[in-house]
Amino acid sequence: TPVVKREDYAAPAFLVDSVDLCFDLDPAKTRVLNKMRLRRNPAVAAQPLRLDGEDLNLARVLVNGEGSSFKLEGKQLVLEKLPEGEEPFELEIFTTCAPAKNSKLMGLYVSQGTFFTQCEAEGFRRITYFLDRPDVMASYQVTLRADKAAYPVLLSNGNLVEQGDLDDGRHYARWVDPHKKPCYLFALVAGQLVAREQRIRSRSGGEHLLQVYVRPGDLDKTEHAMNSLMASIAWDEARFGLPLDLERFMIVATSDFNMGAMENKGLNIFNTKYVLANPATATDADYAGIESVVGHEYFHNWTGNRVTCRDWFQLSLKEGLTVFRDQEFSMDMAGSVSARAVKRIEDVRVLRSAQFPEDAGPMAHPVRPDQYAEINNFYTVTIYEKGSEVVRMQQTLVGREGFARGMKLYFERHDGQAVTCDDFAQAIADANPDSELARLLPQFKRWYSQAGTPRLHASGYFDAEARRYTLTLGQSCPATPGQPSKKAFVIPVALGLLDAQGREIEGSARTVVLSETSQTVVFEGIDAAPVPSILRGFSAPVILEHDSSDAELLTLLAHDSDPFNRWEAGQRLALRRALAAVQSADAVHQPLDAAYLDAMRAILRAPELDAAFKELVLTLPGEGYIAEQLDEVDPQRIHAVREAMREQLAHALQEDWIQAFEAHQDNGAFRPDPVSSGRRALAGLALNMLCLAARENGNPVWPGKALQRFKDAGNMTDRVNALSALVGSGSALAQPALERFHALFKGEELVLDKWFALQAGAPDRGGNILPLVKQLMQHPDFHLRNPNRARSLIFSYCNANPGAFHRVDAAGYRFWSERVLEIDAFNPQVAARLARALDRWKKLAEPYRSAAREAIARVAAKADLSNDVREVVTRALA
Ligand code: B3K
Ligand code: ZN
Repeated sequence: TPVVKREDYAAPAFLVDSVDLCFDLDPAKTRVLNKMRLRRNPAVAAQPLRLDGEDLNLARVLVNGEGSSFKLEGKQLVLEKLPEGEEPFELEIFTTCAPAKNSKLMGLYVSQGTFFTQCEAEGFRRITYFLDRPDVMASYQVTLRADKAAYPVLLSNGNLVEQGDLDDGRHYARWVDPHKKPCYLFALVAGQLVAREQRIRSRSGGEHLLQVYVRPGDLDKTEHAMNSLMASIAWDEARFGLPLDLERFMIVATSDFNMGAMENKGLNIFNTKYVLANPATATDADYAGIESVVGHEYFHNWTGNRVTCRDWFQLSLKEGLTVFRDQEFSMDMAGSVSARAVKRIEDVRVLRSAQFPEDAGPMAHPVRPDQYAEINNFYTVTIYEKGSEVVRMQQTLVGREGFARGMKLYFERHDGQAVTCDDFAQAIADANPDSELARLLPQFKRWYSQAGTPRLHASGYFDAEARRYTLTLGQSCPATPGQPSKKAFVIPVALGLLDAQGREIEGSARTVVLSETSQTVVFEGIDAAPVPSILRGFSAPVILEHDSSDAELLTLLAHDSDPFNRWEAGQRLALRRALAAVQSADAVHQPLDAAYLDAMRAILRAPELDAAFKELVLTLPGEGYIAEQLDEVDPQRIHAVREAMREQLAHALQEDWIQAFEAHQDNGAFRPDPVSSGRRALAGLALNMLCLAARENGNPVWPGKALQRFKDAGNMTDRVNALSALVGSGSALAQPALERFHALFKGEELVLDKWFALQAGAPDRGGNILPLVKQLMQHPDFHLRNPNRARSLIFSYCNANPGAFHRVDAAGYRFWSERVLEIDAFNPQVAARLARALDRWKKLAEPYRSAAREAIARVAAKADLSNDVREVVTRALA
């Protein structure tokens, strides 16, 4: 498969001033008339015009109103005889496409009778021939024509300027986007939809119409999305001075969507998962997800849309920055110091459990990649989450106000342009000329060019006589594909010292900027050996290697002023015990000791700590995270060890779990705020633990209580927590509860996704999960072609249930390869995501390793794989 390289970037030979699109919408055959005004780019030597197209039927090409000669070369339409000179000319292209047959969900497609589009990254070429690249920005006007009864609502980007009836029961609408945009931000929607509407006046006095479009019947689930949108608009103005630049801003929800949502200018299209919520159907996690994704897409309006990417290698320019913005937004919305820390811990957990493995595996790539075979494979946790950390470090290095100044300069310089990651970092640095970022900019930018997770080595030395503590910080970074050796990064390390009683030593807190391979930090006037708290708030995306004693970790867990490092100390204590048990030759037995259990009890009982924070501390590191710490991975052993740890926590703290469960019962109206959601989370964990403990001793009290709670729950969070307590503990009450759950939520697609996911993700007891997953694939509610449903069953099994997936008989891997091939035949993007489930196969112990390799090879052996899956499996086998 051909590879696209960053170094091959060349400016476009033609520029598009304006695009006038006219659609005659019909599921079987939609006709698209595309009238463009183009000019030659004076900065580029004359060459033929090459337009991208895919799965289109070309009917006619006119240049300045006259028939013109053209060639089709591969997927491109090539026009050689075009007017010379710099004068604009008109190009008219008439094509048809078949939206109802579009199973890839890229370009124009039909979902439940409604037309939707998805153009990023390269879907616009499936709608019409075009210069499908983000650095070609044009003005758009769009006319939509369709049957009025079947498609009463006709939407596109910008403002509605005209609408009316046509013959034969058809009607039309005409939209004009006042802003220039790259074609990946084009969108249209046509169908039977209803909208929640809200008029707002912004800080600067502008009036705007906000609309959230959903299917009839779903309006009662749109309040939270609308509130999140209003909060996002207010936040971007308050924090960054960035106003809404449109009269109308629309969000439309669809059930068939390859990812979370899409930031099309003025017409965001969302997966229903990130729009629809009411207390009966959505959990606290769903509410939080909606707030952050609505924020994310809205924030793209400036970071992505007003200033876009020069080429797709710069994807993190908009994605890393916009994730950073949505994380900051959620933190600001959370309010309290503790709730902010909880959000930070959750974000770091995602980074470490998903991005660190990516950075250590065959798909490792820099935040700004150098090459790709398929751009859709590069919408990764590295581009998004690590990219966000790279922006966060810039803020750390210039301060919060300095960062806001940098953003202002970025927009002054680049509004309306398609730019690079370099341009962004340069603006932040230039706005803060005296900062460490400005001083170290070229070196700092290695975060964009070098892949791999750096190790931060720390060791302390206390000189009692000199009353001096010396902390030595060092760094290294492992090789990644194509990058055998790495140069030193710029690593901001926030740290402080605690005394033996756990009190912060005055004046010790600081942010050290590590830019050498090794550096020392000296603290004078220290009376006794201190306990260092290093990498507070996770100030850089690195792996901290520091030989702290258990005693030091226990001190940090009990006393650190930095909540992140308090949590981290607890994780390290648990991880240490998990690794010891995994690596021991003995049978798995009670990996936890009294010191750890007492510390956990103290956290659980601490009156001053928030429930949400307690729930995070009391949750053990995941199996995937444990696996990453090992050179050779036996997933079954890890699973057994973690289960044994959970059971021990359940038993040893039983009285405390009872107390926690009872102290966190709320009966008022459901509110998804951080305090109440934290209380539900802790009560849910407690109930899980109590049912787990009951499994051993056969006491039916807690499973009975869980069933009761499942039945009476006033909201979906409590209901699903109770159900998962039953399922997770293998209770006999689980099956009837699952049946009842299904009956209660028959028509609720998003709830049925939970029902499938819960079963596919349940602990494996004697190899029962794979047969269950296969059986559930035959369920009348299972639809492989619906990405949410495929994810809920198949991804939950292959990607999120290692104990059930990694089977000694290799049946999990066989199932995986069959599904990858099956899905690839109709939706390569979704298939390529699934294909990544075995990324880390080289770390597996035998017999898993050989079996996994064989399964990947089986996929690779198929002749007509998509580019997407081909790239993933080729890299995996390399
Ligand atoms: N920009 C889109 C992602 C498009 C993915 C295309 N394969 C959503 C987002 O990041 O906001
Ligand atoms: Zn994004």
